[in-house]
Amino acid sequence: MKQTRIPCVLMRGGTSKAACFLASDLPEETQLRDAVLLAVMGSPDPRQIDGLGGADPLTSKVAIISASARSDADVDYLFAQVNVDKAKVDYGQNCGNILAAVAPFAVEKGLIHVQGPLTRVRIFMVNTGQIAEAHIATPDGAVEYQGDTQIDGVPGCAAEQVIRFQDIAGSSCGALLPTGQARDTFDGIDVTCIDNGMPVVLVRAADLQRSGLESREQLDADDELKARLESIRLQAGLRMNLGNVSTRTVPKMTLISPPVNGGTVTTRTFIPHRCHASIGVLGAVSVATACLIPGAVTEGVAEVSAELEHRLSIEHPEGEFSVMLTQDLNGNVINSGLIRTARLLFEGSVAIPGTLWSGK
Ligand code: NQM
Repeated sequence: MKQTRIPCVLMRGGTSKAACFLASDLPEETQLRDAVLLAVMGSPDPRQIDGLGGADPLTSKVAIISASARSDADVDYLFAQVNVDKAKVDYGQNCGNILAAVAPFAVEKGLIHVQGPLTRVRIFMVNTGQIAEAHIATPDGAVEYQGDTQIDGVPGCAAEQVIRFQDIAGSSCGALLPTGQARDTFDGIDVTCIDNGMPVVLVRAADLQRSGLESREQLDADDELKARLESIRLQAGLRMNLGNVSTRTVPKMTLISPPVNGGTVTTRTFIPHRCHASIGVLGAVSVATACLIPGAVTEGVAEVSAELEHRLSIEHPEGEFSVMLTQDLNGNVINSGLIRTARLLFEGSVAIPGTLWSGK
């Protein structure tokens, strides 16, 4: 049976990689669409040998994009996390790295017209129902991918993209502090459960007898630590209004320890069962926000100034991630911003086994 070809653009967004599609090029029916996305990535298979996925959650991602019918947005962006080794596509989380691929894709596909040297794209993030505003370089009437901005976790430099968010608190959990307090205790360990764009549970590495400076490989091999984190995560998920999270990719688990390179705090993040090579974008915004909350487990660990305009440097295994946060006079975080880069890697068609359509 012939394979079906579907137009697809492979993009790097920040420190992740995704297959990007126009929504109109994918099946409308969710079950069939999920089967297509699993086939695109080659899941379930730990090596994803029969698909585009890179055998890592950070490269097993999909963005589904369309023109928006909303007056406050230009495009709609639905993010799909395709599990590497399970036949499951998760829409229950957003992705701020792949968000950086959305504006360039929208211009490449003609959904948005170039507005001058800079083009602003208002993006409705379907997974969490919130808006992001991306500003990309578009000199000479086209997307400019080259530039001199370096982000840790990506070799070389590329064109800067500024992304701003407003009102992303409680994106998936309904409240910034979903348990109603800055600190909870599970299995005798103090944690902070927070959602400023991404549900995250912060734990002091020292409380789990770790330094928080271990490598990604060391942490991925640390079965005792992972079992303890998963026990806390399952309990926290219930309290964060996420229900039973045993098969979900949220909340993320972040180990924190004091900064070592002049930043705000050191992190090691599990997403949720493998350690992130760096840190997710919205995960970093949530961690940065926790650093400003009195009573959170960041107290005595993170180093923050008393100003209302912050540039918080979240240290991670590959360097750091800067998050800009603004607080109002009551200390509430009112908006956030960050810098990313993105690059179009490949444009063409992805081939799907024809048998998939006949259900065989
Ligand atoms: O937190 C990985 C990534 C992400 C998500 C993850 C992300 C975010 O690095 O917004 O970017 O946490 O699963 O792409």
